[in-house]
Amino acid sequence: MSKTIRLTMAQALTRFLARQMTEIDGKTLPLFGGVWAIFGHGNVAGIGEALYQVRDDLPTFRAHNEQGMAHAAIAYAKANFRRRMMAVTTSIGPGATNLVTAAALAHVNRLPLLLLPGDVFANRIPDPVLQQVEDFGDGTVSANDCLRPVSRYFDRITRPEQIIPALNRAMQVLTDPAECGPVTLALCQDVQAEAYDYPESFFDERVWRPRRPQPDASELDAAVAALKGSRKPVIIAGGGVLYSEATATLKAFAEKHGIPVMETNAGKSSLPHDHPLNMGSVGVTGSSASNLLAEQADVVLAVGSRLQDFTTGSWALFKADDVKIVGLNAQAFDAGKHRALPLVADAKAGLEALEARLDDWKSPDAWVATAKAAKTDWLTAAKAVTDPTNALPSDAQVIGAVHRARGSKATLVCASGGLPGELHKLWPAGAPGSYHMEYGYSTMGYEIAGGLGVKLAKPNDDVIVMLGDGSYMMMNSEIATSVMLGKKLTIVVLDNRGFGCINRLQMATGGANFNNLLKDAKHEVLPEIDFAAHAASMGAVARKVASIAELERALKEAEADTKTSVIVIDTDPLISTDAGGHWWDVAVPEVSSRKEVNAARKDYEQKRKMQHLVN
Ligand SMILES: Cc1ncc(C[n+]2csc(CCOP(=O)(O)OP(=O)(O)O)c2C)c(N)n1
Ligand SMILES: [Mg+2]
Repeated sequence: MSKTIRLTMAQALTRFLARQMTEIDGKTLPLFGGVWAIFGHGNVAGIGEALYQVRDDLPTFRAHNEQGMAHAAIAYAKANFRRRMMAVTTSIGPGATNLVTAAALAHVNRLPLLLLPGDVFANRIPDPVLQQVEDFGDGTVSANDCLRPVSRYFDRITRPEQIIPALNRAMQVLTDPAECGPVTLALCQDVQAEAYDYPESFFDERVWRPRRPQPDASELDAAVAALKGSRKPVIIAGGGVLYSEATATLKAFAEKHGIPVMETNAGKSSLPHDHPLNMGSVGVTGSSASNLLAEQADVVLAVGSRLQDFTTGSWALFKADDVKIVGLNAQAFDAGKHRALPLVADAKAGLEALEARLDDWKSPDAWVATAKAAKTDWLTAAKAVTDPTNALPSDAQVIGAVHRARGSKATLVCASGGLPGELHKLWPAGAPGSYHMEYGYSTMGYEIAGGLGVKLAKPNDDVIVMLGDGSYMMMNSEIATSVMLGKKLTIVVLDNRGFGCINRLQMATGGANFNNLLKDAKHEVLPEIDFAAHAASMGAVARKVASIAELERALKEAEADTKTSVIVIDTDPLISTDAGGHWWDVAVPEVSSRKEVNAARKDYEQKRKMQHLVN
């Protein structure tokens, strides 16, 4: 018999997590950078006690909102290219259900996140306990069941020994490039406190290294044949390029074969912005350069991309009759989308395998010349919208100021509102990972907590968070956590007094200005929200600026601040960048009493003709 150690289930869980390692640049580091915790009934006595025991090896962080904690954990994993991660523990009931949005975010973005909500008593003796959801027809339902559809693996631990197979499966999912996503282990509160004789070997240190699946021979043959037959190839670089750390491979591949590269929001920073073959953003928020080439492309090599509607222009972007998509992706679900030729493999391994077979094949010089000319045109258009004027600033002008003040060496964090589109087009990204955009779920309230996660992952980076007034109002409490933890962020709040991008979308679909900008919402008093005073109350250095010039000065001053600073600037809600871009499918009502809606519907029906399910 192997030796055993008597521990509670919670103690076994935390001890196990503390022994999981990763290897980065030849150094062995803990795989879990820590556990975010808000205690309540259902985790304070069990998991709380167990976390205290391991606090030197597995630190516990307290924040103010469970969703925010999970956002920070997700951002930490994303900033670490999925090589490190964090866990989150909550009480039962509202603490647990506060995780649902964040779990969906991690699910959509394929990012690892370990959720450890407390759960009801497995023995059911004290039922119903405080915060217990009671299902009249199913005794096994608890509040945590709403995490099932947004977890890649869900388990409820009703006996202490179950944690052994459950953690084994959890680790497979969290570290697998194809399956990667949120794992929920719902921990019944009585079971957390129950002891069991665990085998000591369960707690052996284990080093997790990323798996790099190689392509299948026949899929590789088909992809090579498609590329060799191509005269107008393009590469779409998605988030998978970054997670696979394939950026140097991609650069060499694109250069050798003369293939222009366009980046999704998740894949931006795969190539430096000034690389001659980097055409910038693609799709709905694409540069004119990328979209011009994508429209003509005969082969689209999509690397590590989910091919979301923003990337494909709702499947209206690629216009060549004979266009073929090659889906290089670790996940078969993504690789075969839209009848693509699947090339199921790790991005780096897949590019290397293609490279080994493409010999001297190169796209025609004229194609590369077209790309270079298109890029020059785009850069002129981008400069025109980011340069300052005397008018109320646009988002684009704020982006220009942030870049002039802090440069491409900064790490930019954003998620929602009008900014993701503007930044996708206009932010000149530097090193891989320096552009951190959550545009899979585009969650309002991600930005500040996410910025904190990025700063924990990369403490030496200059982390700049940009967000709108709407997103700030939705979740800002982790400003206080960033101050408490000494993790400095620079937060730029663009106050256009409402949901500017949705107001613009409403107008574009023929709608009346209604319920988006504060002035168009039911009100007795028009709110005048003092964001600077609010941020200062949480301990941040706060500045309100009145112009782009003042913003640039404030950003330079904030660079020297030792703690989190928040800079607020009023912006124009009506302006967004017209240059570049592509149609996006947003369904317009078929009948309406508004003539503007009827006109928009007519236009919509025309545009829909560009879409095609199969090329
Ligand atoms: C949690 C959540 N609720 C709603 C939305 C839909 N939505 C997307 S952007 C947006 C408005 C964001 O307002 P703000 O942060 O001020 O940015 P702006 O549009 O003004 O640039 C809304 C409501 C969302 N993305 N996330
Ligand atoms: Mg706004």
